[in-house]
Amino acid sequence: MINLNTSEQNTWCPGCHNFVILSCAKKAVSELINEGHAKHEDFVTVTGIGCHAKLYDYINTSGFYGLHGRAIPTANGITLGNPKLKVMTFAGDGDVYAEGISHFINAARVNPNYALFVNNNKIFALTTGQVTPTSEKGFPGRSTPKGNPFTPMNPVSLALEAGASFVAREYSLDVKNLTETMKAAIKHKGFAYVDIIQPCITFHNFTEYVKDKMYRLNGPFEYKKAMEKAKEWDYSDSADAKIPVGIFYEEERPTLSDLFDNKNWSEAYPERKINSALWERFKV
Ligand SMILES: Cc1ncc(C[n+]2csc(CCOP(=O)(O)OP(=O)(O)O)c2C)c(N)n1
Ligand SMILES: [Mg+2]
Repeated sequence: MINLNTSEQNTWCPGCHNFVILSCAKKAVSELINEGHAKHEDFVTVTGIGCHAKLYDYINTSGFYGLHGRAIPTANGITLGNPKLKVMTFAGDGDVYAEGISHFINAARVNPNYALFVNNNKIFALTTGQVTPTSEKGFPGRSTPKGNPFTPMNPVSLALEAGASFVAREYSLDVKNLTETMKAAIKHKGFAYVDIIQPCITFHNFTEYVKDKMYRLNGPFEYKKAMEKAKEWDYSDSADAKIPVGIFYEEERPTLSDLFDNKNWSEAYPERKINSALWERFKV
């Protein structure tokens, strides 16, 4: 049995849904190893900066604790360097939908081979509660005490529009389905995006709202239907909302690495073999 625990002290708030996301990620990795899909050393955890990003400290895989907003380009580089790795990228809604939004759109378009999990608590949590692009209109965040003046964006329909080849939404406390969808995303060949709705129990607790409005899809669907389903919830807090969860869409097409044919990179850049221990480790 692979030990995926680390000895780092956990600093998440007691009761934080990130604990559940972490344990689902460990379960997904451990099951994929046991099923012979990948080896322990194949897994790489990439994170941005935020509460979600501490996950890097708490899971025993190779990894890269990135910069806020830059988890996606970091993962792009890793998967281009060695397409055989199983890269799990964990980012926040602030990370990806605010500062890193251009990376999100272009990753969906060019299809790098990794899973992107967005721990979407609809808040900048680590910086104590400012609104993000998925916060509800009227929400009184730290930066908008009179209420958020903006309507939220819908990242799931945006991902579909931008060309993501695997698009899903899950809920942080649904252990069984979150684990299964994580496994499917990691197995998917291409850019697998999962928006994990993760209420923040300290700064933005909409747990009861999600539980009340959520229903499970029997997807994946063909593109047009997937888009219809994606638009069913506009990320608002409306009383008559329905929140579909599960896999919206999945297709297979060439990945970024396929298009770059980077099997030849070690020949193209021989000096890196000499100069970099890291290159030895990650070379194809
Ligand atoms: C380049 C850069 N911009 C901004 C920050 C400040 N910052 C650190 S964490 C954070 C909020 C993170 O929010 P989110 O990505 O939603 O993650 P969460 O804490 O909610 O998990 C911000 C704005 C930073 N560290 N670096
Ligand atoms: Mg957040």
